[in-house]
Amino acid sequence: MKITKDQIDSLNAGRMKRHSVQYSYCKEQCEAAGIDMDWVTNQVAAFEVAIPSWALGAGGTRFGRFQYGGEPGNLYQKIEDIGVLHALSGSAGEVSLHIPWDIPEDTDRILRHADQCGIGFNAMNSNTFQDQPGQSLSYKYGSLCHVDAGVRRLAVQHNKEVIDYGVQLGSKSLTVWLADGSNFPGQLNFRRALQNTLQSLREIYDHLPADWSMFIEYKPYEPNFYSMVIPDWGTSHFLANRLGEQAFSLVDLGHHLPNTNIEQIVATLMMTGKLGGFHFNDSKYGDDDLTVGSIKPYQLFLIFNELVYGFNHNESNNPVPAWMIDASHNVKDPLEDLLQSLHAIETAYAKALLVDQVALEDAQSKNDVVAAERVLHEAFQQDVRPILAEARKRRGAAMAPVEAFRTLDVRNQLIRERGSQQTATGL
Ligand SMILES: [Mn+2]
Repeated sequence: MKITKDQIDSLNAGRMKRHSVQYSYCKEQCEAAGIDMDWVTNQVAAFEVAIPSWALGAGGTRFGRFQYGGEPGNLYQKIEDIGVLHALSGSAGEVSLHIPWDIPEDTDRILRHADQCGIGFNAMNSNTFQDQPGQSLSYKYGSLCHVDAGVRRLAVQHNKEVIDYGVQLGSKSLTVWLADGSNFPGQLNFRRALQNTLQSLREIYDHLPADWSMFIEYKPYEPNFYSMVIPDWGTSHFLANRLGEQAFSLVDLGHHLPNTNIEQIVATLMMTGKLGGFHFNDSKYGDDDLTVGSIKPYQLFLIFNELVYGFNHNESNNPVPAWMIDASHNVKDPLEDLLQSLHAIETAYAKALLVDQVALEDAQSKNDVVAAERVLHEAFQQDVRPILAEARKRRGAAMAPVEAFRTLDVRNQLIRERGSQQTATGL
């Protein structure tokens, strides 16, 4: 299905009167504090986040999966769904593909289809965490780290193929997340596992085109519960440094132990120019993959505050990270969930843009702890919903995406088109 400009315009028209009042009030408040609201609104309007091809169907847990109905049954339909998200939000213009769950069999046809839906191709994701049908050797005991050179070769070859697919699609980056690790003490020689991983990554890195980047994602535990070969940002950073300029760390918000200070990690990685990728989600206990901002919105704001600071003080030329939502669960319509996540990301970004950096720096230089904290609270407590609505209007999207999704009855239309039994590939 496709959402037309007329549909969007007519939905927005009904909101304009109230919106004008709210936006003017917000603008007045911000401008009294010396903030250029047009600039903030345009910054928010320019922000885009990629949608992973595996997040469009109902998410599951290791205990089971409940169908949603109208799920996309192939890559074309997944791209269509992202087209719907993009038409509604104006901020989801790219897909991040997972290989082999979504192999683009006919690249030209996929490219034409994506173009018609207004969708481009963000980072490619490889998968060496499960064996594929007919695979000659197993990843049961690891992939890039494996004690057997044959398994490592297989995993390296897979990553090279993912790069080749991406080149055909116009992607510019590869994300490597490894499930490699051990479940019991003594199972793995830590040093050898890391050395093997570095060597395997180097072979993949050497296959990257000159204008490509490699993102190395870390995770402290799961699926392995005693050790992971790349458990933390330090190990990821070490690998990225050893590999070279085209390698970066990737921060996935759910890939930290509870209460980790992620904003500090972000600040450090940006300082060294090595923050290349970013996966948004939220969690209460572990890698819960909940809707972005649903549990810890203040933390998300503090992370964005560091990102904004990092871009304003970018001596190490940190590139704009490849932003992606990496969330998936089983009790919400996946498309509504993604719209909520986009809203939460834009909210945190807009609030971070409102931080009075001069006042913050002044308070920090005087060790005025209360004043510094108040600067942050001032921005965090500002209602930025009118800014988000205005940003969406400016980019031709629906001012209230979830309401639009419901008014247009998108899910039932998808069920009518695709049936209620179709299951998407992915998590
Ligand atoms: Mn991730």
